[in-house]
Amino acid sequence: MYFKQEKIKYEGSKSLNPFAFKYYNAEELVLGKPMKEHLKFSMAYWHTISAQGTDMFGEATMQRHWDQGVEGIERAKIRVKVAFEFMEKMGLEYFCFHDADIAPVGETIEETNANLDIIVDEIEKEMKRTGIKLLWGTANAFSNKRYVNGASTSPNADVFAYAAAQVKKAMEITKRLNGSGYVFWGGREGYETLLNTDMALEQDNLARFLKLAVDYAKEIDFKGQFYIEPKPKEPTKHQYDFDAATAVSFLRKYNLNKNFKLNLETNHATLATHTMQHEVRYAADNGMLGSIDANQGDLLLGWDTDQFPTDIYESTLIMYEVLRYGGLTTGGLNFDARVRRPSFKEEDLMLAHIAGMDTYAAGLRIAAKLWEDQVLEKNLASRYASYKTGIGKKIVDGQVGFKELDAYVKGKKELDKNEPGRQEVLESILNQYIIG
Ligand code: XUL
Ligand code: CO
Repeated sequence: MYFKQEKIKYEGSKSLNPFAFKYYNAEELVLGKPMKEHLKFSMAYWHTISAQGTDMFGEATMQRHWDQGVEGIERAKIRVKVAFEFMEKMGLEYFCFHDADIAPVGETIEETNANLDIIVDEIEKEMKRTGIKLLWGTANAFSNKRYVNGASTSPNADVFAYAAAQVKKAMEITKRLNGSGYVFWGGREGYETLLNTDMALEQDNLARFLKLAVDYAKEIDFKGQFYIEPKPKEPTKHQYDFDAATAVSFLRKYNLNKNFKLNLETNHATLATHTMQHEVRYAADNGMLGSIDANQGDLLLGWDTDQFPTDIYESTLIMYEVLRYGGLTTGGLNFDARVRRPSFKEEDLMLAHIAGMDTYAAGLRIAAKLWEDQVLEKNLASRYASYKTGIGKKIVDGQVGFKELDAYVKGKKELDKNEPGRQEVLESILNQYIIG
């Protein structure tokens, strides 16, 4: 037992027990489906198990008794046990990892791969024991110094080759663990200055790399969903997968849109100066909503703070978009979130996940009512009603050109009246749904 707390239970919104769920009741039906199936919460191995609380200005702060006195592969093995006990106690049925999170990185790729094999054996055993599943796997192709100029977009072809070898192994592991997806987040796939960058070649190479991954998936019969995770900047000044719209058009340009969906992260949306609702809607409208990295940023800070989500307004609107899309299929809600540096006790990991899970459960409950009552949808239908009949219908059906539209306008004394947007009333209705 690495955590002294027992399994976290649902006690309802009046509970004052910090180690209890107030809104998340896994089996409760919402719109005919258990909450846990709408939400599919996942633990991010890198933040919850590996991260030590360092930042640009300060050293590690996390107290992790299980890490004391052990190193290397032995520590990695213990961490597997910690991870699964934690997920079991939290009722988290999924997890996500980078290769470098789970096993020590060796001097050579052979050594790293051998370490990965040892730890993947341990993970596989724990997955069998608990029934916990892998939401997605990925490769860390950004921390090592070889990736200083990028991975698949590095000007150095040897680095491209190394990244390919690393992703190949990470895909094999993901397949072995029956992962439902595989993520590409291009942390260093971008540039600092165009003075030294061949942007066209770099983007072509990124697409070449993704095509090789698609080919290899076929070769090894990996059926999981591939995702691109957009982010506009950090660590690179300008990242090629800037936001949902950029990623969708990139994938279309290179004919990869059938092979990929998007893994959207709330804090990345903030950095791109979008709301997460915008990002989710954009992906959904393009049939490419895949999975969600559920966290939140700080609007007063310009960097990726990866906080646990506690903003119910935001979780409501995100879950509303997910319901509107018909739900996530292969995807889930991965807490790509870390406890604050001063939240350094082991139990803070539990408290933070409770906060995040309750925030999304509350958001889901509210969003489900909004969806059931079709308040926003009815408003949309009436706001765009002019496209259902008359000239609007002809526009939509492609039956008129500029000449016909010109004639239509000229023939009219006055245009039909514009309707008000009703933003304020919609915002207060949303408040009523939130407060109840
Ligand atoms: C970084 C980030 C990554 C990806 C996976 O901002 O979000 O952890 O989720 O590489
Ligand atoms: Co992320």
